[in-house]
Amino acid sequence: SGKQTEIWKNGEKDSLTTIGFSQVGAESDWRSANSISMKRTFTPERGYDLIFEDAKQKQSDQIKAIRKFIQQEVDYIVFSPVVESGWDTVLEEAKRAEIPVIIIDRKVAVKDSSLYAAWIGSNFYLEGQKACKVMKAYVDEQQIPEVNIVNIQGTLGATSQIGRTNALEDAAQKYGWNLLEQESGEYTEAKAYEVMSKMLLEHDDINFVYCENDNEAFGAIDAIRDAGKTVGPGGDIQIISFDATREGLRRTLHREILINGECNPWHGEYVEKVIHMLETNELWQKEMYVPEETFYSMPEDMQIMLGGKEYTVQTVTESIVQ
Ligand code: GYE
Repeated sequence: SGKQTEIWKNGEKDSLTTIGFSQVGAESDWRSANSISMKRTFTPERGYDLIFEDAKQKQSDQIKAIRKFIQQEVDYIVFSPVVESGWDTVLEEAKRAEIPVIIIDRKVAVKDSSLYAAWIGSNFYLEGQKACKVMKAYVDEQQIPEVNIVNIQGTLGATSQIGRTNALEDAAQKYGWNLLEQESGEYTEAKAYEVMSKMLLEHDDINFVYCENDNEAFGAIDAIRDAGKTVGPGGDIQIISFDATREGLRRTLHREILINGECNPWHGEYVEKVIHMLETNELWQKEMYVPEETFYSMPEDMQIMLGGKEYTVQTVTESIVQ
């Protein structure tokens, strides 16, 4: 299936599978790990030619990159869509060119699901639900009389933002938490610092911050400290975060972050499996979730129930951080 790029190696004819990959950008540590995963998997030694394009968080750049890949007649197009909407036209062009499209991380909202072959990523709503469930247990245990929470959201319209935000909104309603304010921190440390600083000026009773990734949490922590407040158990404000990057986990271990929902960025090997399955006509599942856990900075593991299923939330330890 598909055309192959032919190269000569050591006088021997070798053919590589060409993959055009449009990455969202380099907004976070999670994203850097995701790029590394793709680059490590799709190497010439392993039979691939990876064309990597960084869209700098711009949908228009992603559309341009996909059109370029079509022109170059790549074998597969892989991309992580910055937002869900606006992909129908360019994906129809890829379909007409008969190039299979594999979506990773965030999803696309298209009218015709045959416009892509497969999707690999996380269950962002479940990540948020687990974090909120642990937070509820903490609130009960500490007998916190009133939860005044602010939400620093991810890139608006991205699947990860939508899932994590919805989980918080549902939990706030269910548990009677006051959701004081929501604003996007665009998944970056700098923007989150700005948003958190502003929120602290507007509300003096914030006791929880729900950041939608670790880099936002780092920015929020700096803003809280610069405003003369403290984070962590016994402190003024508790931080909820996502990604569980190494630095995120380190800060969870040191109790700067209370709860950290892991988001698995290692998509490369799964994309490769999907490609094999497409080549052998064995793709039995169009959407695939990568495995992930939730960590928190309390001394004991916790069992939580969600939708009739039991999940273990692990307390973060030195060995997890390494
Ligand atoms: O959590 C964040 C990144 O969509 C899962 O995007 C991804 C998110 C991730 O910038 O750090």
